[in-house]
Amino acid sequence: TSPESDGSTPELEKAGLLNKTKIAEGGRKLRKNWSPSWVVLVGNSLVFFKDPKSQTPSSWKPGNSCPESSVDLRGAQLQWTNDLSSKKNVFKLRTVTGNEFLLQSETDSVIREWFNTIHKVIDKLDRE
Ligand code: I3S
Repeated sequence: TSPESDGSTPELEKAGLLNKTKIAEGGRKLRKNWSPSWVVLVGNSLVFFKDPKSQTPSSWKPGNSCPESSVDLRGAQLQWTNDLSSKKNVFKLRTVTGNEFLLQSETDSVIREWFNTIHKVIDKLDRE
């Protein structure tokens, strides 16, 4: 059985600090506002926490802290982008509801791992 099918806590896939900005909400463009975010990939969701300084890998657990927002990865699209920011190592995540986020890290290996891990989750959901 998968971790979720038995009703237990979904598996924590990945957590870490990334720079994040939301650039569209429901298809409507937003003004960019980059800020560091503690990002947690758990089950089918990407969950964002504010105040990364106070976060630890265990603090995403229910009751321990309050997420700022979360994103359902089912049907989402992921793509590297050079045009949407002057920063390096930026990819765009677009949800089915038309919310768009840019995620960035100064460290090549870090952003590459995030891209690959999120991509695997999206692909897995596409095949279900
Ligand atoms: O796409 P833009 O407008 O060049 O994005 C920059 C702005 O969001 C800027 O804030 P102001 O709207 O206050 O000028 C940010 O400070 C920059 O970081 C944004 O550009 P980058 O290239 O860093 O995504």
